[in-house]
Amino acid sequence: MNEKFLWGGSTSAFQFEGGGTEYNKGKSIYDIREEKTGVKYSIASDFYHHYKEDIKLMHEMGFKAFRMSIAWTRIYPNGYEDNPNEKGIQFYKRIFQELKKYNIEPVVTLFHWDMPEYLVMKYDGFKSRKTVECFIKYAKTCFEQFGDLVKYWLTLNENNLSMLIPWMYIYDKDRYKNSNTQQLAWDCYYNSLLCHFNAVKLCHEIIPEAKIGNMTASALAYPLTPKPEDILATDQHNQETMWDDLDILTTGVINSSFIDRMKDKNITITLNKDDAKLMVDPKSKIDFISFSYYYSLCIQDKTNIKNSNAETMQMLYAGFYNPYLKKTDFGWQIDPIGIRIFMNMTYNKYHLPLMVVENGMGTENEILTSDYRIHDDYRIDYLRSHIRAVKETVDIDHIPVWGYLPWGCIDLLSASGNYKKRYGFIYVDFEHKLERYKKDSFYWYKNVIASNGKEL
Ligand code: BGP
Repeated sequence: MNEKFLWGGSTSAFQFEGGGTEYNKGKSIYDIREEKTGVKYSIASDFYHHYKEDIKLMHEMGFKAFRMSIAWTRIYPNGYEDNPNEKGIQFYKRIFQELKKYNIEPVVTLFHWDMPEYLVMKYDGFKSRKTVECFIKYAKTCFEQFGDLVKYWLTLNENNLSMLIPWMYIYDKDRYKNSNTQQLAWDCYYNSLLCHFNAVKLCHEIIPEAKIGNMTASALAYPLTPKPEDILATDQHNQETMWDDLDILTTGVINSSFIDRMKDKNITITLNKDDAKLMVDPKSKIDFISFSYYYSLCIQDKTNIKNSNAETMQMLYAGFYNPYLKKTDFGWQIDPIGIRIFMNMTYNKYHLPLMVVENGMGTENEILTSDYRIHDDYRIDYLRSHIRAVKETVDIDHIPVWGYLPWGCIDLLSASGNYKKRYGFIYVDFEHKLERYKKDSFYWYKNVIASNGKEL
């Protein structure tokens, strides 16, 4: 690893920040989910009130970078106002300044799923180009206000999934029960692409020295057997779940094979000339590819959700268990070589530097000992094997990797909405006053960073 390698950790606003609607924050769809499910997104890990303590702990571990997202509704409470919310801007400036104090680079995601409720109710979120206009304004404000403090930006979290999950940007299924869901998914995805390309271009114009990337969810699949039919099905899976999106993001072109496959699904694609021009503009090109990687899966010819292990694997798409791999409590297969395979495939296709912005092991039932410790050797094992694979990618495969930011470095809410799934180096006592306690992995990771990955 070179000396500039960004060791650190990763979070998102709705899962970590809390702070409710203080300082005029508007409601996002997660505040609405809280009303329906009781899951306390408005408190989460309460980074809002603990940020000084948390950033000091990150510094103690030696973090060089910290990934977080900005809550759109703190900057524009309803998503669309004429002027931004000054108090929200000041809140993030305080955080970025605190990080600077310790030489920790913020890596900031503009959109980690917390769409303003107002934009969903009024425009059906990304279904409408009105939301794209609002997003462009929001992104521009972020670049103008935070450009001197933030040099690494990511556009939309795991946007490749949105094409596969029609509900991703819609949120309330019932509202759309009579819609053509595939078409709806495409319309939302297309508009989210416009948000992405506009943000990249604006970032390059407003902060020329900054680097901006996308964020891909790895859905790496292997063929379940060497049968050519299984290999073909696996290639198709990887194309549809990952490469279709990255092909568009890296070339700015929606190619005819893709369009024809969409037509086969009865999706109508209307391409607009001005959008096409924006997408191929050199300023709209990402500087690096960031990604999340948790597991791999296997694919068989004619795999479908019903005959697959998708449910026990707690996955959104069809897949089978790999008999050579162990799995976590949550059914996710542990495959450190997979992260190296994914990085090789991605780099060899797109030739852009990579950044790992999510990886890690979610576990249940972590119990504080009487001396307030957590002995999480399973997490250390998981991370050690994955960091070793990242190092091999850099040292043996000679692929440029800018950083390693494992997910949920301080315990946070799971995307599926509970406190049970913990990823952190730091334990958060959600039952009491959200006190922080260092796990064994805290001390281990501190040494990994201090030795620049030599001591694992
Ligand atoms: C990714 C999301 C994160 C995070 C992570 C872990 O898909 O970008 O927000 O939650 O998955 O997933 P989970 O919280 O379900 O364990």
